[in-house]
Amino acid sequence: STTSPNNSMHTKPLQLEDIPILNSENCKIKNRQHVEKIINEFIFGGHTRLQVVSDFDYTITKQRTSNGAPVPSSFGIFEECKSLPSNFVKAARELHDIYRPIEVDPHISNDEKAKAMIEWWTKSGENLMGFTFDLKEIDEIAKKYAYSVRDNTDELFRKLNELNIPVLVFSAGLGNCVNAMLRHAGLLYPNMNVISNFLQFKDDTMLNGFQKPIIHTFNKNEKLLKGTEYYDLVHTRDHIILMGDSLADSGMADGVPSSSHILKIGFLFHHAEEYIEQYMSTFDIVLIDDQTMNVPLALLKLITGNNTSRD
Ligand code: MG7
Ligand code: MG
Repeated sequence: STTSPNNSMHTKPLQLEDIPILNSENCKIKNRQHVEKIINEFIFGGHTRLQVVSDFDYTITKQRTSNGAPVPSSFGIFEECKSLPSNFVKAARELHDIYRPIEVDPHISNDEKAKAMIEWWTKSGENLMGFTFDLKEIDEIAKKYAYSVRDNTDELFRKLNELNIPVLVFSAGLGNCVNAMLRHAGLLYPNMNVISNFLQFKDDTMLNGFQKPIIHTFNKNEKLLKGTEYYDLVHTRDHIILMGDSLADSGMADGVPSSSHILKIGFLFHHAEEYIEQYMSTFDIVLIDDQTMNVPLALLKLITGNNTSRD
């Protein structure tokens, strides 16, 4: 137990009923006792034990904008770049049409999916060869779509940076576009680490696939970070807020010490009714069509004691 006599003299454990935003209609929690316990542990542990691990596409970006403006994925941003040869764009679309249905098929096993995803990312990298590319192009497109990050992401990330809480943005998408989007949205802070797929160049301007190792949907977890500086940095941060929009994102913190406490927040939008059970078994907190960062922000405010407004 993490409740010391000293602490309990001053503060009673918080109850979920006391946190309005976690009692809203679109916030679904399967195991309320568990979530309540973790939140109290996080509050007691304070921000020095906290780290955040977040997916990028449709987690930091919105799943839906209020005016219907498009939200491209990081790969989508790249594929909009004007100078790309048309046969490359055509091949990329063909691969998408083959592999995307496999990625999201609820009836295909994870092993089979992982095999197919390695094929997709490998072929996608092989297509990225034999032509020149200027990274400035990504910047222009990213600037155009910077509006598509979730409401209040700026406040959340600013606070996380002020408190030196490490944020790992873990993306199986294209890191060059993730970085550019974060930069143009004013969200790229020094406490942040982006682990993703980055373009590789040969002779400075000639594209040469992705840098290794390839990060795909089914190997995206902290095991990949063993031996890196980041792994050492966050090793003692055993209170983890994880955010994702895909079921596979729930495994992003696999590889952290087993004594860690992980609070998993899942953003659900597409086919919500069909997926709600699975999301509720996979994530601790499921938010249905919530296009904001209000829940993680409210939790951060509770943890840091700076809780002037609770929603
Ligand atoms: N995804 C994966 N790959 C590609 C690609 O080459 N082009 C496009 N447009 N999308 C791709 O954020 C990661 C997501 O990006 C998609 C290789 C996958 O659906 C993956 O979940
Ligand atoms: Mg995503």
